[in-house]
Amino acid sequence: MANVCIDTFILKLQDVNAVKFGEYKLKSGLMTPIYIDLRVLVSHPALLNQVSKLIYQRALDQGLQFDSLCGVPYTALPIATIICSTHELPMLIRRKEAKDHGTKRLVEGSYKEGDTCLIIEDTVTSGSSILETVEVLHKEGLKVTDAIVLMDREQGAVDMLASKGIRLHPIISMFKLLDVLKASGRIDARTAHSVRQFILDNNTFRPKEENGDEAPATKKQNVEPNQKLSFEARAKLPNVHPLVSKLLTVMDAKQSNLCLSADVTSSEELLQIADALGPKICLLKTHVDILKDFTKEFSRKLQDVAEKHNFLIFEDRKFADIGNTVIHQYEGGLYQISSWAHLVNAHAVPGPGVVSGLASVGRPLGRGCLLIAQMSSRGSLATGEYTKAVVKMAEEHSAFVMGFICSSKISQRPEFIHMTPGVQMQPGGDVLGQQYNTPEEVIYNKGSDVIIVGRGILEAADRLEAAEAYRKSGWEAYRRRMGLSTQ
Ligand code: 5BU
Repeated sequence: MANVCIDTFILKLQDVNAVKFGEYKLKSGLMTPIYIDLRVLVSHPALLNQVSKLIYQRALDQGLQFDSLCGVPYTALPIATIICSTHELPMLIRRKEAKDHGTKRLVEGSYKEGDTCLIIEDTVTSGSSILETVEVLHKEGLKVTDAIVLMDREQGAVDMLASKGIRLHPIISMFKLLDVLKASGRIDARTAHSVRQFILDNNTFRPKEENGDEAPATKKQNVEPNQKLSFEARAKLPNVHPLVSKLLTVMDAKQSNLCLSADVTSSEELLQIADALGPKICLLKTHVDILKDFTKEFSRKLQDVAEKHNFLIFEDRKFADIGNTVIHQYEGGLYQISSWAHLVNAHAVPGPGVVSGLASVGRPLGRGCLLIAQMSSRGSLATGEYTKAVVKMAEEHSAFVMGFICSSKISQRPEFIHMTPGVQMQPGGDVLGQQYNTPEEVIYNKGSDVIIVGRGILEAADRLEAAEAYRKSGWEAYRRRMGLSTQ
């Protein structure tokens, strides 16, 4: 299938007036400086075909399994029709109103209870239209786990739907659209900035408080603490972040819950370490800004090594600014972190805008983020109520947040992964306040999942031997926690 170039496609959308700047009223009544009107697509068959290709490709890329496909009425109906016709897939049509004669069905097409239906939508703001369709399908006994949307206005739909147990896969984010239009001179920096600000200021998702009348569906499902769930089982949980699933699968396959903190200052040395120690680790953590010779070529090579040895790359960037700034820090500058790091981390200090900003860049790329809930350094202020607030923030943004940097297990939700720095074979610390616990203490006693080890390995006479010792120690502690033998 011919690939659709997203940037060109975005420009074409503007050519046919599907993207408008001005003052428009949304379905919710909210005034918006940007309006996306994909209803015009029916007059542009070539574009309609491209949308259908993009959506179908996303379903393939995500490996989605479904029995039928349903477009949210009305704009997504022709798109769903093209996909279903081209690939000979069964389609369902949700009626907006039941007929007053004949069968009075609200869902047209053949289906049986328990079938999984994939939802297709053209554009989302809050996600309420998708939810309406899902509710009708649910009443018919159909299951909905995933929805694909062409344009995500990034105003809360991903998180709202995640709280209802539905993964939303956006193809184009509002921030991407603005970037492309700005780069091509179609809009000026001021317009791009004011629209970005509007989006960041107008998130529609307000999760219910713990004491609210109705907790989100995902909360209901996951309240049960399950210490004994294996990495393998957690990888298959229905609401798990795709990257958590990937990481847990890697951990299980390589029998490694070791993250190497590759804190060296030369790119060459980092690549050598990654290649030599790659088989022992599930994750490689970088501090890209300590490299004296970073190049784009280096980041390409690092990705190749990660692929070769089947580990993920975690840039320990610790974002801690307002949403608009972290967007640039994540995707731009010298390092273009989002283009090569599977995971990044962030402080929760600025409030949820930091996560929304990062998510607007990372989600379309399939990336994930860890929130720093606790730190390993002596005198850290990230304790008590702060740590609890970070857990809550993660729960409210679980479509992008994968878990935590923490010293112990702080959330009972098995979908979240816990990673702990400050690990060496001997407890102790360094002169600048770093504090060390043993792999056994961190994984077995404190219930964390991943040990992050830097100098314990890098300063060893034989780094490979040290990496194997940490891998073994972390893995055995996990096996013991699971009540399994550790021969
Ligand atoms: P060490 O050499 O194992 O002490 O290195 C620990 C690494 O983890 C280092 O890169 C730190 O920047 C990083 N780290 C940490 O030590 N403690 C924390 O709380 C966080 C990150 Br967050």
